[in-house]
Amino acid sequence: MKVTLLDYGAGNVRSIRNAIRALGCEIVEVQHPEDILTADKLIFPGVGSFGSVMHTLRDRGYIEPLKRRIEEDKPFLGICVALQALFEGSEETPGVAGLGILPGQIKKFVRSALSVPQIGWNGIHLLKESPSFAGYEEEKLYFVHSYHAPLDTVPEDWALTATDYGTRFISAVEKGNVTAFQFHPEKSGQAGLNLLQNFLSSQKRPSQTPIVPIEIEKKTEHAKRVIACLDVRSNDNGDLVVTKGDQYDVRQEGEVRNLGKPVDLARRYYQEGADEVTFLNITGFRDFPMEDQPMIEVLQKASENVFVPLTIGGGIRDFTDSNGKYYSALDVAAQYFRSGADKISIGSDAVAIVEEYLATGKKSGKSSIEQISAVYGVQAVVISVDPRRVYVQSPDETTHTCVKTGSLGPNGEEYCWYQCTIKGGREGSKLDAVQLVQGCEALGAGEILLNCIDKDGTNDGFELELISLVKKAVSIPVIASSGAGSARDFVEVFRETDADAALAAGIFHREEVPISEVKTTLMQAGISCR
Ligand code: 1PR
Repeated sequence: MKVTLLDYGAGNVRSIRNAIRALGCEIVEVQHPEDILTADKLIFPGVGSFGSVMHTLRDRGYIEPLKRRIEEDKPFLGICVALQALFEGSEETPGVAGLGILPGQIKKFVRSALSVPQIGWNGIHLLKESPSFAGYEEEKLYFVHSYHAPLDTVPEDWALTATDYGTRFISAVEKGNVTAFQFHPEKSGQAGLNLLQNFLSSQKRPSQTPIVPIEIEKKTEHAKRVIACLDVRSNDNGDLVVTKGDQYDVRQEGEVRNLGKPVDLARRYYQEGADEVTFLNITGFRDFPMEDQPMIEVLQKASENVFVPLTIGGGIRDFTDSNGKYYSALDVAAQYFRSGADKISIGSDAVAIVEEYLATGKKSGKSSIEQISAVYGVQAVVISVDPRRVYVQSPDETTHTCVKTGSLGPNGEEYCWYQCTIKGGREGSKLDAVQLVQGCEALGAGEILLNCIDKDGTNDGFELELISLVKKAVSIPVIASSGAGSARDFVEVFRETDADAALAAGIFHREEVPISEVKTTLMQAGISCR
């Protein structure tokens, strides 16, 4: 089986390549515009913003062949922005024309109680019978987007599925042999692989007519995500290991704790139902990431078998290597995206960036956050925050945002603020957690990974006061991290705060709580999950 991939060099298409290969299919590249017309089956994995996709298609002479292919009803599968590109235009990049196969404009999600972008697993309403969904059993699928196709713009004969996220939008379109998904089948676990398989093995087919009214009352549910995190570093023998600290101290009796091999653990967590896997290269701040081949290999190998989103953090910043060669943070991120990352996470550099932004009051346009989000989209830029509590007797003692805390300080202090740290908690900064996350959101970050040094590795439950504070301060998704000790802690964090996802490390590595138990406990508590 062969499939042609429209890789126009805009970003990470390694995930879709890995998924196609895992299904035993050979990939042929589009080299010239005419390949778009002659391909037996064509996959167009939309990566980047609407404007950058359309500009690249235009520059390469791909617009006319794409339109013709679709008009001639030749097998076509578009993913994410590729679905949006079928429309006349998008609020994301006003004034830039789409392919115009479908009428109307793509719209931004309106800021509401729900985070924007939508990042995570949601369901679909199947609006007509389609071989694209043969064998589909109401599983949730992985979405990452801030813009959507409104219901009223999509002609009935094209609407294939609808999804609810604040509003009801069209999550897949199909007419004859032309299909496009807003979700990412290549990152939707086995359910997504099955959908890809349906496309790869499909025969030519006639158009279907809608069978289900679009006004169905039941809503699809966006799931709370459960994320497994692997803190990775070299041990004293030079082997790359998954480690885990107590309040960021990863040594026990002088040795770096070794809890397993990164690729093996990532694979295990995928098979056990993790919704995402995160790698943090915890000594990245002092290494030269582009020379860190073992970490890149970990990512390459893990992405071959892990079909849920992979995030990598650690060392994403501008740097000059030992030979005096300069790399921008964008170069480092590009290397990670090429190696299989779906998102990158920035820690120490984000603190320096926001300190400068607040001092000057200006966006430089040159920071890692701005540059990486401009090229790869805001949803690809996660900020890892490493705060610790600073206790005060009264909020008047500080200009930082305080909370009245249930866990009193050593001298009975009733208030605390959260000081951001850098270099894995080794140095404090001038910023508090609220200043950092708001600055990062303004600069173009798409998600917050919120750790808490006081809670890390304690098994004591998540830092609910901090999570609520940060969640209220931003509209992008927040991942609660640090302190998970039991499945009930996940229920608590989702009940007591509006966290979008919860991440744990120690309990999964030490096999104290299986991911399946977390999911079952969440479902029993009535919390939507995959
Ligand atoms: O600063 O951009 O190079 O990124 C470095 C990254 O490494 C940051 O994301 C930072 O959080 C992380 N990091 C640095 N040092 C450590 C350490 O532990 N010594 N790990 C470290 C942070 C925190 C979580 C952890 C949760 C859950 N680890 O990711 O997995 O706290 O743990 P638990 O469930 O066992 O409580 P840069």
